[in-house]
Amino acid sequence: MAETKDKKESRYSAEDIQVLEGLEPVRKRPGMYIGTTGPDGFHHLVTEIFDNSRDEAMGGFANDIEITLLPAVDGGLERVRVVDNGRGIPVDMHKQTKVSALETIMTTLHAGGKFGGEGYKVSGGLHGVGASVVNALSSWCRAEIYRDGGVYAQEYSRGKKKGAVKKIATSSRTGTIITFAPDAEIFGSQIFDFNRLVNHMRQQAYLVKGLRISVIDARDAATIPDLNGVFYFRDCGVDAPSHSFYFEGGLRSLVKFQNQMLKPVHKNIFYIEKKTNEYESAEIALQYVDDITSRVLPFANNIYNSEGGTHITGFKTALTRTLNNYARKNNLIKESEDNFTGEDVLEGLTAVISVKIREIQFEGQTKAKLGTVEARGIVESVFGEAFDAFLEENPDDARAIVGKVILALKARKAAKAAKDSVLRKGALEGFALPGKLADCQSKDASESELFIVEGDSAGGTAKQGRDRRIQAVLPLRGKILNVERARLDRMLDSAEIKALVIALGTAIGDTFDLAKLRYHKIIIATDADVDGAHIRTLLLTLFYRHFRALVDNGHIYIAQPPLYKIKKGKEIFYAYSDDEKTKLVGSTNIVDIEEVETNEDAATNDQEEEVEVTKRKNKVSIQRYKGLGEMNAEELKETTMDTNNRVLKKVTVNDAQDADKVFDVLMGTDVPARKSFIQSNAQKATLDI
Ligand code: 0RA
Repeated sequence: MAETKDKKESRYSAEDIQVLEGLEPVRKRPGMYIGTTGPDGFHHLVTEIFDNSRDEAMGGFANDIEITLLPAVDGGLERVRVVDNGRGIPVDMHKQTKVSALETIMTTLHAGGKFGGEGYKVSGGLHGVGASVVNALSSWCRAEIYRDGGVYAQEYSRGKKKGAVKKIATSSRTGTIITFAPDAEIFGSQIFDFNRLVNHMRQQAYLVKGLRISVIDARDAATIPDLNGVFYFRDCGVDAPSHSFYFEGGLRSLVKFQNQMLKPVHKNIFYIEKKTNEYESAEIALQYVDDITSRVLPFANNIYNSEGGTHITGFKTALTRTLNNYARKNNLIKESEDNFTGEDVLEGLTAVISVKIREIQFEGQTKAKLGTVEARGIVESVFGEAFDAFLEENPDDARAIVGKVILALKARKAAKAAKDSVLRKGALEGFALPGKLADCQSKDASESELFIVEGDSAGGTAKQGRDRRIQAVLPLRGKILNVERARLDRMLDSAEIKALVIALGTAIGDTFDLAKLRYHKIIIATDADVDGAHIRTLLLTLFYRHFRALVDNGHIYIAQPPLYKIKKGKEIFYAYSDDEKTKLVGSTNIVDIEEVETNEDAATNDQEEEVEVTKRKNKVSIQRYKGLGEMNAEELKETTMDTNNRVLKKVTVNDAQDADKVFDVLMGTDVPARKSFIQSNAQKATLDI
């Protein structure tokens, strides 16, 4: 424990414990405490127990946490064991309550939730409910405490103690071990996703520098020895898959990791960590790379905030101001020129922002956006001051960063000029709709649909197969774009994209107006091949970057045309996947044959199925559709366009974001990264959506 602070004297007392009630309410309404009893809640049990140990580490009292998944026993679910080398939860009997802190922590719901009373813990916020909730939802649980020269243990069942705290051995170690088996009565027959836990723990290790976190999957171990009296599982001699994370550099290491596939534009990673008072601190790391998107990861009290919030606002304000000041002071931008905007300074930025605050508040439905107002000021001042100093002290980095931002500014201006020209062109033509567009008759956007199809041939078929009252068709040429870099101005150079923008009716950029959208469903209908996937990625990226409101409001869809047409005698079936085809054909043995006549020779191992096929003696033919153009209008209508039969996939922000990432790598300038990405994601990149 050389790295951790001297152990503080115990100031723990009964006043620190605000005992409220037993655990019945938790079992009655688990969702109120852990959000859901589905996979999220199930995995949350682990993070809840882990968080207590991590808080002990953040207080400077522990530096090693080990999480082990253990096989199920006694008809229960898989067990989880979490060890830390902290001070150990106090086990001594309290004079007045006659109950140990351990028992209180494990068996009662406590308001405020945080023990120790010294503010060393950051409140988890989202659930932050404590060990007792996990205990209440576990069919079995055991706490083992190493403290004051002894080893103490207590066991529980569904939140109730099975006996008193017992001293079972002596030891000079200190620490806490909590092992629990989630209750199948609450969680059904779920199992843990090891990868999910590994990823979470990796992230946590970046956030708490100097803390070692190990994750072990011992669920498949042949035999597990008696663990009572064993401290770290890794010392008990069982061989099991494991990961161990330790990052000396904390957020700096995370920025480095994020940028490993990208090309940094400057050498030194900026880093600051500062406590602003007893309870509040900010830690920030950043580095610019040669890229146009930004990767800014915000955390509050070690919880990832996917929708940003007040800390991000403070960060952006300080970043923009500091870079403008620096550039002006050093005459890197002329007096007459515009300031960098927030958009300019974010291009190519990789940053991690982690704040610790006393009260964490979230905004919005998904609880993914930080609302605590103090966070804004903390980040703005800590970061602004430190980044200013960094630029002064590292002139090479500063010049490279400003150079990069100037490029972004120029690109923004060029893009605006291009946008304006598109709009002017539209205006000159009286916003004439593009010639290739076969518009629908309805002028009511809420019922109108735009099918974006690949190629003139599919375009022709779709025009015949559509419901012309509400369905419009816009064919795009095979390779709509062949740009090196994903710049808006280049995209808009393409006549195809211009046509699309005019057809949408919303305009683009500053003049974008969602209310002017001409179709509430925009349906991408590309072929089931690599080119089709490529075009889909391009379109999704375009929508994600420049028509984000269309994605956010659920206006973008992907058509799901069938892959096969199967004829059994007079009956026609469409299969939308290989699995479905196999099921429809009724035999797994005729998978890759285009035209098949079933007979007794169509060998199958399945007795029953063989009889079926033979009895019917039907002719079965399978046709594989490679492109929409191969279907006739009737088929396309029936399977892909008809509002009664078709299946559409609504594009989520996540889908579009994934496409955006794929696009970046596919279109980026970093050839080695692109190559390795394509090699390792060849399947995924084209077929994910
Ligand atoms: C209350 C008071 C003290 C430590 C802890 C709780 C504690 C809780 C957990 C949960 C997991 N690991 C933990 N380690 C410690 C302070 C006791 C003292 O002052 O010695």
